[in-house]
Amino acid sequence: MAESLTKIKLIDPLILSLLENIRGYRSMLKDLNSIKVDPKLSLIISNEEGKELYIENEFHKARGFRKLHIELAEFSKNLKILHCVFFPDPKFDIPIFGMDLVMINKLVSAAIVDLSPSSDSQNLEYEESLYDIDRSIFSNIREIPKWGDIFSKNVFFASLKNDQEKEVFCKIVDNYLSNLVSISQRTNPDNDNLIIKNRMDCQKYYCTQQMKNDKTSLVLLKYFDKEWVDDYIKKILFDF
Ligand code: BLA
Repeated sequence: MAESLTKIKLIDPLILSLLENIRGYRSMLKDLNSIKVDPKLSLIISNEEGKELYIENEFHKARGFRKLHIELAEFSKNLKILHCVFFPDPKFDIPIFGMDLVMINKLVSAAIVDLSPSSDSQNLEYEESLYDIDRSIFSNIREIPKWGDIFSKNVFFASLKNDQEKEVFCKIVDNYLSNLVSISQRTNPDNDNLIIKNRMDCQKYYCTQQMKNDKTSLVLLKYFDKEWVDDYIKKILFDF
């Protein structure tokens, strides 16, 4: 799997560096195992002219996480996406790590990262250290859309205009991941069914809201029929 990802000839250096960093943190998680999925959904390639498509998915689980998903995609050679969601195991008090990078040609129109709440009673001790990196250099901070009430107050969302902004975005992602890994290392599973049920509901709500982002489906609908897209969004991107 790792090999085929790097076969993308035009993998952008920013995407590659984020990808390698995310994989590095993933490898620090305890009991890391890959999850088997239908190969038709893990690697999707089309060479049809004008509709070239490359989607590669990696799925793992680990102690504290039910699903660690990384998706690398390239549409019509000009739209590149790095999508990543680490869904916690609802037995654990661990936030949801979510990241989306949308690049059109060389422009990063959307760069989003968050540690989103995964219950109504999350331990938020980590929050302060998420601001260790100065955000004042960004010239184009974007407004979170209405469906984005799932994100925390620490969500970072911007367009990236130059190399410095790209570099600092990578540092922010690194900081969020390093916090996530330490939270997961110090967290033990809970047995309280009410708390676990609340965490399950919270993840369901996260997925329901993400599905309201019509920008995801609109891209996919250019390449696949509606049934396929609905299935992909429900089973691969935002299953519960
Ligand atoms: C926006 N997502 C977008 C955009 C596109 C995609 C084309 C518009 C870019 C822009 O507004 O500048 C497309 N993203 C995709 C596709 C996939 C993908 C096709 O991941 C996968 C196949 N989206 C997520 C996750 C988050 C997320 C995990 O999948 C956040 C953790 C956020 N994407 C997100 C947000 C926007 C966005 C907040 C902006 C939406 C808006 O402003 O309306």
